[in-house]
Amino acid sequence: MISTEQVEALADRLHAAEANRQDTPSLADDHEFGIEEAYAIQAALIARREVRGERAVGVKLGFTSKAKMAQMGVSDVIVGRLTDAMRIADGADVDLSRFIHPKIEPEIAYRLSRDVDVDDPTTDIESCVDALAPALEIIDSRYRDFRFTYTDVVADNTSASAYAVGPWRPLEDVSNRAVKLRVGNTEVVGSTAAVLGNPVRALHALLDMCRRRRIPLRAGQVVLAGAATAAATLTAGFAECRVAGIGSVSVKGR
Ligand code: 0L1
Repeated sequence: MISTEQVEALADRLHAAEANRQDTPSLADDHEFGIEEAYAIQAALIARREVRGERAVGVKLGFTSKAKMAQMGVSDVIVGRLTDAMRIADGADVDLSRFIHPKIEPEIAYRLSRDVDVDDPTTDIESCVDALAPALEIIDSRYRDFRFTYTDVVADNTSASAYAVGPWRPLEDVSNRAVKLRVGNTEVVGSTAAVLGNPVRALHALLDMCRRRRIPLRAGQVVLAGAATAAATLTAGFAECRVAGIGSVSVKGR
């Protein structure tokens, strides 16, 4: 257990790590805290971003693949928040000096067409989205040498750092589409099925998480459903996510 003061102090530590591009040791090295407190640290971290003038524009899911859940020894997805400062336009340059040790993941994004009543047990989350798109997420763990526990990564806003979304298109079944992540000369191939068997399941998992963690979901927000392949190190040059039948999105690392 940690106190409210410690929650704030740990949020300060992660906020400073992100702002100064300076990694920090695992919080779990010297603090014992559970998942509730980890989400409290995450909320305090987001509050610091809002004080900086950032605005909530969406949410992201993590640990949506069996491989990642097994690696972390968990059976639950995790949720993090996206702010407007994390948004990169499709095809735009991304300054690598703003990160510590960035990695990039190919994803499916959904767009919320209306506010979601997370308290209503009858809420039909699928009826609250109106479009999907290929997406890239840049994750940048604030922890030294990527050494973190399950609660560490939740506290660190699930490593959320930046994202780009390709052209929106009408909803369709994307349960088993080939996905190609290209970063420079490296190519990683996967499938949307890696995301909980079908990315649409991420929406249901998200609703459950947002209910439990008191995270609001608003019209216009973006939902990043989770990685379709393992993350690749983001290097200078072209990075692209291409999803069969859906299209592509890219960024240029500089
Ligand atoms: O986005 C994700 O896959 C969840 C957290 C990733 C943790 C990390 O490898 O930095």
